[in-house]
Amino acid sequence: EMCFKGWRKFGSSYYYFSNGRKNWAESRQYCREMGADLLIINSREEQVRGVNIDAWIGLSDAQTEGIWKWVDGSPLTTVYWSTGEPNGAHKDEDCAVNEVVSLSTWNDIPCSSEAGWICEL
Ligand code: 2F8
Ligand code: CA
Repeated sequence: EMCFKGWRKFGSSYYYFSNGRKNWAESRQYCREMGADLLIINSREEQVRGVNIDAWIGLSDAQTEGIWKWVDGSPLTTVYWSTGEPNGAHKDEDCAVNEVVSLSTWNDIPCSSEAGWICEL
């Protein structure tokens, strides 16, 4: 089966796991230039999938503080926040990262932080 270089197919989507690190907006831009977007998690299967990098997902509350939305505008269904998150610990913790240290659960951190990222197409 044909597959774009660096992309992996699971179920009905293709996924790209970055090597480098970027901030949230640059990570999203990278995905969009490939015709994709940051990962939107709709199932348990999409949550874990061998993630071994701290990776941005397509989730933010930058538009309205406390209202977390996926990049396609859809609201959260299943959530995988780490215990105590999201906590807005620093000013502007408006973007969600899936963290390895917490065994692949989400934390809100500043969107200007650098992390790996996962695109979904
Ligand atoms: O204890 C959880 C807390 O840890 C850090 O703040 C001290 C994280 N900050 C960054 O990663 C920038 C918080 O987001 C996290 O909630
Ligand atoms: Ca946090």
